[in-house]
Amino acid sequence: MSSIHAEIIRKHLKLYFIMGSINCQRHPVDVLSEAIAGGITLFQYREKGPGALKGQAKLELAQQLLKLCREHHIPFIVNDDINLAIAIRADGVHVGQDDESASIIRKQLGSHAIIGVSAHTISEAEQAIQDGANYLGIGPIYPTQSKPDAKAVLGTRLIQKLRIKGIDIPLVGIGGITIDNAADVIQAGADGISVISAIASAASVRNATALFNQNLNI
Ligand code: TZP
Ligand code: MG
Repeated sequence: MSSIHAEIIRKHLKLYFIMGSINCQRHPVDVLSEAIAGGITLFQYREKGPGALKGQAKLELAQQLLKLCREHHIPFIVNDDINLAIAIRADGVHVGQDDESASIIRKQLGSHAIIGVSAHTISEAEQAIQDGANYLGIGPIYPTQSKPDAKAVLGTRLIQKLRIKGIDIPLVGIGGITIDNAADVIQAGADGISVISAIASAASVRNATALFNQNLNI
């Protein structure tokens, strides 16, 4: 990975909104549209969990959301589903520890794809870097309602430890991040935060996103 690419990814990680249809109380296109107006910098389509769309409906929603992201120059990442990412020419994928390794996915998606990997320990982080991940998602930082199978809460310690070790890969914190605790995650050494519910379930998605942005300018 060239370092220019890494610096661009780092900037895009600042306010990383993750969402699928089950996270939305209104049409996902309206929710994403407001989040873009509020200033998100990266989007992940995570169509997962009980009641999530499948097949054609999943593909069609992905295409609608991708179109919106393209119009606003927001890179579009697909959670887990490599075939969907290839079919719609997404900008990248995000995978967990139970999915294919970044090196195998790189062969399928090519050198320009953004590949993110979730890591919960230093050794998972080191392995993902060795496999060619472009960024890491570290979490859950705080308790979360959005991932029933989330691992133990980490706080900000793992982010701090990775940075103290000199690991400088772009990384985001995830899990239970709110407008009030977002700055602590950045102060620990993250390049950005990823958020589902504090944006998708906000009374005003646009205002919540804008407030996140204000609190991240530290
Ligand atoms: N991975 C670790 S925690 C989490 C994921 C996908 C859920 C984050 O959602 P929220 O609502 O921002 O806590
Ligand atoms: Mg996964």
